[in-house]
Amino acid sequence: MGTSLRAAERSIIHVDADAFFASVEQRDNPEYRGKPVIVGHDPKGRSVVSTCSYEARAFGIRSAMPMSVAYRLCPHGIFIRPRMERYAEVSRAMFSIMERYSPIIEEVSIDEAYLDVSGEDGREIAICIKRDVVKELGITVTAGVSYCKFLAKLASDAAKPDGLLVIGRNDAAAFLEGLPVSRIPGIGPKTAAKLDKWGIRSVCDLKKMPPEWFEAAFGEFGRRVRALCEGHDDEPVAPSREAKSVSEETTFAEDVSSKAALYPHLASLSQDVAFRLRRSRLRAKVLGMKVKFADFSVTTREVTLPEAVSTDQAFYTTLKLLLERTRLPKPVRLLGVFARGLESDSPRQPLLLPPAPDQWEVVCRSLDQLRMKYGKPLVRLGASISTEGTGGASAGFDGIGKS
Ligand code: TTP
Ligand code: MG
Repeated sequence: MGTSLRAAERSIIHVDADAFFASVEQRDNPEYRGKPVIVGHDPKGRSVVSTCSYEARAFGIRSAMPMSVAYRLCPHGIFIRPRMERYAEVSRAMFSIMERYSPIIEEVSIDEAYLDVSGEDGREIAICIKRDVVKELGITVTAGVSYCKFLAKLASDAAKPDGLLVIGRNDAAAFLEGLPVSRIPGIGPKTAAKLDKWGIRSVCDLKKMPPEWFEAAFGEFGRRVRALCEGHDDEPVAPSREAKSVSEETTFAEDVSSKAALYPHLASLSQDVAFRLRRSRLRAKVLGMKVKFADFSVTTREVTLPEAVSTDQAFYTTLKLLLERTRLPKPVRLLGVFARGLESDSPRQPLLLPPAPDQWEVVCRSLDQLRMKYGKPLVRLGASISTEGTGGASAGFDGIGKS
């Protein structure tokens, strides 16, 4: 499979935990590791298998199979009742790892999500997510990366378990042609059986059919089925939740070895995040910083403030302290700034008199108007100036600086 996706293309990752419930059981009970674990109610009764470990799959056991059949196939297996609260807890932790890497996350199920990471290298981010999940949660996930959702999902299905597969635009046709028609969303078992009678078994067979045939065979879905066979899918990743954080980051053209050289970037990122918050009429109580080193390891530092803030000055002063206290043992590849603990900017309680605004709030408000008008921050914190080639006035911390 190809190694890179064209820069202008979307980059989408589909993440799906491997044998999720069973893996959590194996993580929590080391004696179950390497053994067939079957999760479901009542081993000898009428309930069905929720899921089973890959060791149990070797015996032919699958999700939704009656537990009694599973028991017959593997009587020495470890049969466990589901512990939904525990799985929900691991699921939440897994989603917060993904949130480190993209604000655009669509949760599909308890263990599955799409991330839109357009503009970045999807493979690199998938590697980071896989690494963090194993290290922090003790289970594995499989990731599929492609330029659309449909292929990202097929890629992760093909790479299971504990895999990573990238399907670039140049690989898509070859990958799709070999698949059975049933792998195209919308082609269920009945339709697949009908197509089979007509000798249409693979996507390659399907692609040979003329455009009109698709509408006749699939009705209103004909056009979509044909587009999918050709590897076209424009469906966006639809974020499942309101933003819980706002972040901005910069990947340096060359790794940065001196801490001093990071301050201007920190100032610039602080301004960008604070600006976005003010635009959304929000303030943040938790400010943080992410540092990715040359070897892709990541350190995050954050601080909870007594009051929610939204001025450039409050952001930079806080984050500068965090950076001062952070050890940088290796050259830095990426610097990021994030804000969490978001609160609405409106006054918390009715006041007889409006509060006297902090002088920096007044400054920021007028600077935002300029920024909205001219597209770029015209006035920057003094510390950020060396990140900009030209232009712009500066704002120092003790007042508006020189132009
Ligand atoms: P899946 O992701 O479909 O399955 P999985 O994670 O167990 O295995 P893999 O992805 O490696 O193929 O489902 C996630 C969890 O949802 C699964 O661990 C248990 C639960 N589930 C059910 O309870 N019943 C079902 O029929 C299915 C398919 C899943
Ligand atoms: Mg799964």
